[in-house]
Amino acid sequence: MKWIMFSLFIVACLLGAGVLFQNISERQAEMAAESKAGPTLKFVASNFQFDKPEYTVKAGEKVTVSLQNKEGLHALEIVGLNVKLDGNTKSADVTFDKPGTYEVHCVLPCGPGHAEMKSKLIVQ
Ligand SMILES: [Cu+2]
Repeated sequence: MKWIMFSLFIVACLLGAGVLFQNISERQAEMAAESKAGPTLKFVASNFQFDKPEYTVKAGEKVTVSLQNKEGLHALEIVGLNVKLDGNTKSADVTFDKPGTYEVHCVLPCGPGHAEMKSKLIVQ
């Protein structure tokens, strides 16, 4: 009986160690992917604004655009660039070719401040 308990204990330890190592290697892979990735453009949305009044990116560079809903449910559109992000499509790789100033706004009716939920994207 003692031997059975002991074996179970060993198996549990091995399983625990396995899970731990798997987590570590997954995290390392994630970190490697992040450090390899190029520039990012992150919009953080809350009720009822984006985290910055304007965002800047460089023209001709591939940028990972992402939307994080910190509060409430929002979706965004960069007007004239055909970039739309929402709860299903949270990020997209976009190369902004044309320098200029583009309007960014929320396209999901999210509440009383929805119409004012705007920002700007400056492509330099
Ligand atoms: Cu909205």
